[in-house]
Amino acid sequence: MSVEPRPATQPATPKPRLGNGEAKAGEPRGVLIAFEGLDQSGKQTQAERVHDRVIALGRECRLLSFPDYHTPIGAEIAKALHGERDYAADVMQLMYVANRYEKRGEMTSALGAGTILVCDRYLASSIAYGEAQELDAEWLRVIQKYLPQPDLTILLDIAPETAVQRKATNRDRYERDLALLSRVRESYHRQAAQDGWLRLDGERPRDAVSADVLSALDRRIG
Ligand code: ATM
Repeated sequence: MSVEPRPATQPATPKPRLGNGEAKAGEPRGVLIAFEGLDQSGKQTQAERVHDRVIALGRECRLLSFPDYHTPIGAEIAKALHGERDYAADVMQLMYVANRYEKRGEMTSALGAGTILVCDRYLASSIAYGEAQELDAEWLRVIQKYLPQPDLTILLDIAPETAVQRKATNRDRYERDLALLSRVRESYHRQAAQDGWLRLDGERPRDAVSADVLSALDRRIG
């Protein structure tokens, strides 16, 4: 079989589209809000409450959850989390990131149409869990730079012990490892010191947490 010689100049790499929603000038762009934290920190509950509030305000809103297990890459991630596959930590994070790129077009269009997107886990999960497994945070940031960037990331901060106590059964392989969860939490603390983050004490009752979440939402979209 003959192999075609490589062209002297590589075809131009398609220019990456902007990471954020591509609203036309003068049109409102949607807002991307991400919830982060250890498992059992209340991300899903708080994301649903934000969704309900946004709908009550008469705006379009969509809830997203990552990993999204309904895509081909998501199905592979599920197998790995349940011990049917054994991937190295970097391969796992590349799959989590690819899983978000699978949704990029959809997310960008929704933001461009003014929709508010609420994510249960997003970019920062790869940094937190990746850093906890000695991956380079900067690398994890760079490979995600063409994804829509969040306007607000809310860390629901709980202790690893709380995460383990709140979920006694059915834990995946990360959720059993207290030392790893402590490193994940430390990474979240470092990330939450940056602009665009809100760190909340997730050990409190869920209604107290919601009060803070919803007032941050009102400041952002009110
Ligand atoms: P959920 O439990 O939120 O479905 O996530 C599964 C695991 O995937 C979770 N482990 N625990 N606890 C966190 C991990 N994860 C990453 O390591 N990187 C990511 O980008 C995402 C979205 C999740």
